[in-house]
Amino acid sequence: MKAAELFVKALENEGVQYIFGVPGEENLDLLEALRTSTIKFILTRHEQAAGFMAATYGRLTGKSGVCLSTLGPGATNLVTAAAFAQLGAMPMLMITGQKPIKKSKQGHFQIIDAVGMMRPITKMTKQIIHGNSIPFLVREAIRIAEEERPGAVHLEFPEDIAAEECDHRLIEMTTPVRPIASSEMIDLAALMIMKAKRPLLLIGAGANRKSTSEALRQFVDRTGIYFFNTQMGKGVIDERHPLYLGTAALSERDYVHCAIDRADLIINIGHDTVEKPPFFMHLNGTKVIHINFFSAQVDEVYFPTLEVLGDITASVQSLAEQIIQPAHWDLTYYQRIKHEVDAHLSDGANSNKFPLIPQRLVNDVRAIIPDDGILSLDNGMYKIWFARNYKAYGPNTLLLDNALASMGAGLPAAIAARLVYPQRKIMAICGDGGFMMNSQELETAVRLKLDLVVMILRDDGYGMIKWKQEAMKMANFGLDFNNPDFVQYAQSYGAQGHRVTKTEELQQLLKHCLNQKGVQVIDVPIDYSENVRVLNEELNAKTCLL
Ligand SMILES: Cc1ncc(C[n+]2csc(CCOP(=O)(O)OP(=O)(O)O)c2C)c(N)n1
Ligand SMILES: [Mg+2]
Repeated sequence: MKAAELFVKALENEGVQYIFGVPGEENLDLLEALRTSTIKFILTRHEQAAGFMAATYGRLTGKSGVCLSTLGPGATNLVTAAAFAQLGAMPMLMITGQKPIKKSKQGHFQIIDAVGMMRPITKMTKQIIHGNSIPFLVREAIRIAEEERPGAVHLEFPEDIAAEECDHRLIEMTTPVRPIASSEMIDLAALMIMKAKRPLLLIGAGANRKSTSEALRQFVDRTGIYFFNTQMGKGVIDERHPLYLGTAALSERDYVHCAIDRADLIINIGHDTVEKPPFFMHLNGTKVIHINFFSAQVDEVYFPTLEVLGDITASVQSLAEQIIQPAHWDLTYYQRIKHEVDAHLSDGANSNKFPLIPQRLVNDVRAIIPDDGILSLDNGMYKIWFARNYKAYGPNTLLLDNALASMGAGLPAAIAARLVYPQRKIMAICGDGGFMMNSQELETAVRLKLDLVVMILRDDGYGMIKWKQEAMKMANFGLDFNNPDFVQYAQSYGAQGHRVTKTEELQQLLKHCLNQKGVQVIDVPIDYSENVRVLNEELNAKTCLL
């Protein structure tokens, strides 16, 4: 058997469903083996997009997504996606080609040290130098990618090794069981929570894994503890829950921070410091219990008082059994804050201003997207508005990247979500800047005959940076651009193009697009003049309830 075939068999053995990528001539043996494989090859128009798709597949399934590129320029194009998976804790295997390593007549043409290049942004990076090692290397790469904390791994597969004859042997798969926290640590944490006066629960990215959601909801229902979440922890518990206080889209001074500042103990489930801090810790301030798969990465704004390490679901279940709300807990302040947060977040939700203001946009999208529908956000100003104002009803129903926070991932991530969940409604929401960074993937979506809605928020500029520039009292400079006509642009790909010309049209149009076949692109003019008023002036002027 050729080594390339063995590689594909090893991936099949791992249950790999898709490989996303752009092949080069060095990958042709692998491509030929894929032709007759059960694995579906998804050809993309840029390696970065293939990587974003693979990483998102990993994020949604917990199983490693796989992407493929050639050597040199293909491998460098994967770098941003590697960082996206690595920081965002999404399991992903990258396979890159390489010139023959035993005998080559091409000098250094296209050759860079791809293995070395990937080192700082992966959990493992290796060149395959022998066909018979393939089953072991593939198993090891995928084990490392999927093990907590998940991330990116890389295998370089040179052309001559891929063509080598080797034995057909595969490793038997095992299902590892994650270690659980010791009962001593659970007891200590339970005692600390019971002794506190105003405990508060924080749900972070690490809690956004398969089984944790149900355990956390039971914990909250049983103990009556109020909760808030980070951006990547959105939806782990349905945000319509009466004990939901909000999302910490900013690090301080938002309404939810009034509650955070009052807490004497924060039970931090699954927060990962790669996310923008949901709050700042201070010396002699609020205590924090860190409950996670892995220990806390300490820095000047995060240095937990107690750490409960092990499978999060198991820890939450054990804690729920031990905690019964004691009489001395004082949660009335949170109750009052909840009313205040809800009132402020509904401010502007019915504004008829045109172009649309973000509050109205979020309101209308929430009104139309079904409970299990998935939004995939690119990176831009609207991400903060969606994080603050959009209520996510289920885990991973608001896909956003608050780790690398890279522009260009919104559309590829939505394509991956479409493949994982063929029955659910999926919409990408992108800025006009971020959309254009991977807009070529419209062709991929059309070719795959996907039903997908892509909303482009058009402000003719890099709005998020304009907001910061304005808040810093600087003049408007260097951030405005022109756009193609997005309706015609969509049509030229064989997609349907739509444009919102009145605020009142949006809901109807959204409903129409979500029920259509094929790719629907909606051009939505957006007015960001509320950014500074709400997110700077209003929040800076506010005083917390007494
Ligand atoms: C790849 C990449 N380049 C640059 C940035 C810095 N950045 C963050 S948001 C932003 C502007 C996004 O503009 P757009 O996509 O139009 O969204 P808007 O904020 O205008 O809604 C920029 C340049 C980034 N996060 N990622
Ligand atoms: Mg923009």
